[in-house]
Amino acid sequence: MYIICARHGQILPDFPPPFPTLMLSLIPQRRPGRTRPSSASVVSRSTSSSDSSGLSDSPAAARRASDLIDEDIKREAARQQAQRKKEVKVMLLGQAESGKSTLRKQFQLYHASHTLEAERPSWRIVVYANLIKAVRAILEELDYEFSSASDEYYPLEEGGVDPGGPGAVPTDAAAQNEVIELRRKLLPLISLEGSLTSEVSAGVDFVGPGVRIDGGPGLKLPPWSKKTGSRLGSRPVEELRQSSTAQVATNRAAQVLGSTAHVIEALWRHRCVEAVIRLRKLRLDESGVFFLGQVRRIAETEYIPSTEDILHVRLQTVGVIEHSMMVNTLGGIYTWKIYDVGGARSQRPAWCSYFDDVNALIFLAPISAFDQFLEEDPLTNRIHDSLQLLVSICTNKLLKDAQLVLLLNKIDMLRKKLEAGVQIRQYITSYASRPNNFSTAAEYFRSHFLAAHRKTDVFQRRLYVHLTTMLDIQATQIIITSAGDLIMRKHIAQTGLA
Ligand SMILES: Nc1nc2c(ncn2[C@@H]2O[C@H](COP(=O)(O)OP(=O)(O)O)[C@@H](O)[C@H]2O)c(=O)[nH]1
Ligand SMILES: [Mg+2]
Repeated sequence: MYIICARHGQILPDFPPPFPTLMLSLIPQRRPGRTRPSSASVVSRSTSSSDSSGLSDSPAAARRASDLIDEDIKREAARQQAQRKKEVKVMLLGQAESGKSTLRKQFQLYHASHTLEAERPSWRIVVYANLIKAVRAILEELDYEFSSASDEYYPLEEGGVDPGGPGAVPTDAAAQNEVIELRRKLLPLISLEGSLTSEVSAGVDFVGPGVRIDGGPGLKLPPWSKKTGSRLGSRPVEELRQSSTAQVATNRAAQVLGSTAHVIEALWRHRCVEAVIRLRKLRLDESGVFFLGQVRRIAETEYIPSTEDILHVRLQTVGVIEHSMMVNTLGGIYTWKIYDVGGARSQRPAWCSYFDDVNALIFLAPISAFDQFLEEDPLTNRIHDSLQLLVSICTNKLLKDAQLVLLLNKIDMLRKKLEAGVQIRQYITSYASRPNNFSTAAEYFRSHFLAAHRKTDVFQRRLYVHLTTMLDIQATQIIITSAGDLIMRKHIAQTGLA
C-alpha cells in the first residue's frame, strides 16, 4: 500500500510492514517510587533490632537474626504479591489525539463517576481555552486570506463585489470590513488565551502547537506527571480548583465571553468562515467546532461543563499520568491503575518504563485520520504512524504478558468525511477503486491493523478489535465492560485469585 503525502505530493512507503525500525526506544527502566523488598534495607532493620534485643555474635544468634530477615522478606513478598493480585494495570496507548484521555474519562465516568462530578467545575477553564483557541485560529486564517488578496484593489464602500466568484473565499471590501469589526470586538477575549492556557498548564503551553518535551535519557516531565491521582489533563484538578489565579482567569473569561457570545456566533456564521473551512480546508480541533456550536450555553453565567463538554475537551497530556479507581467486578474489588500517556513522538520514550508489569494495553488508532499528518512530522500519514506504533508494541518483549485491545476510533468522523466526499485513495493509493463508503473503509483499515499484528506479534496473542466513537457514552461503556471482563479473566487466570 502506498500513501501519498498530499501536502508534499510525495509517495510514502507501503504499509503494513516492512516497518524497518521500532519507533520506541525500549530501555527497561524502573520508574521511581517502586518499593520492591530490598534485602539491604531489611538487613539493616533486622540488625538494629538484634542489637537492641541484646543478641550476641554467637552462631545461634546469627542464625536467629538470619531467620528474622528471611521471615521479614517472606512477609513483605507475600504482602506485595497479594497487592499485585488485587491490582490491574492498564495502559492507554496511541498517537496524539487518538482519544486516549477521552477513554480515560469514560473509565472514570463508568467506575468513579463521583470523581468526575467533583471535577466538573474545574473543566470550565479548559472549555473556555478551547473555544478561544478556535476563534483565534479562524481570525488568523481570515487575516491570511485577506492579506494574500491585498495586492489587488477592492473599493472599500459597502457592497463591494466578490472578485473570486463562488469558488473563492470572499475577500471583497464588505466581507473584510465585517471581519475587521468582529475581530475588534473579539480582541478582549482573544487576549485572555495566554493567561488561560498558562493556568491550565502551569507554564507548559498546551493549547498552542508547541508542547514539546524532550525524549530520551534527559526526558523532562512536569513535576505532577508521575504522581498518582486524578488529573485534569496534565495539571492536577485539585491544583486548578485551589488556585486563586486560575479562579480569577476563569471568572474574567466568563465575564468577557458573556458579552461577546453573540459576536462569536456572528463570526462562526460568517460567509468567509464557511468558505475557508470548505475551500482552504481550515482544520479546527473537534473540540473547537463543538464549542463554537454551543457558545450561547457556554457563555451563560452559571455555566458548568456537561459530561458531553468534558468528553469533547482537548487538552494535551504530558508525560504518563496514573489514575486509580476501584472496580467491583467478577466477585471482587480491584484497584485499576490506568496510565494515560502523551502520544506525540517526543513523549513516547517515557512509556516503556511502565511496560514491565502491565496487564493490558488498550491501543487507540483514529481511522478517520487517513487524510491527516502528524503535527510533529508533517510527512507522516497518521494511519501509517498508528500502524508502526502498533507493530512496535507487538514486538516489545516487555509486553509479552499484556493483553492487547485495539480500538479503531473516531468512526463518527470517518463516516462524516466519507459522506462529505473525501476520497481515501487520494491519500492511500492502494485503496484503489474500492467503494468510498463507510463499511468498505472500516473493513479495509481493520484488516490492515489485524495483518500488522498477525505478521509481527511474536507472542501470538489474540487481538481484540472494536470500532469506536469515544464520545458515545453508551457504546463506549459497553466496550469498557467487555474489555474489562477480558482483562479481569486473564488477570484472575494468571494470579489464581477471584
Ligand atoms: N469526533 C470524535 N472526537 C473524538 C473521539 N475520540 C476523541 N475525540 C476528540 O478528540 C480530541 C482528542 O482526544 P484526546 O482523548 O484528548 O486524545 P489523546 O491525545 O489521545 O489523549 C478531543 O477533543 C476528543 O473530544 C471520537 O471517537 N470521535
Ligand atoms: Mg491525552
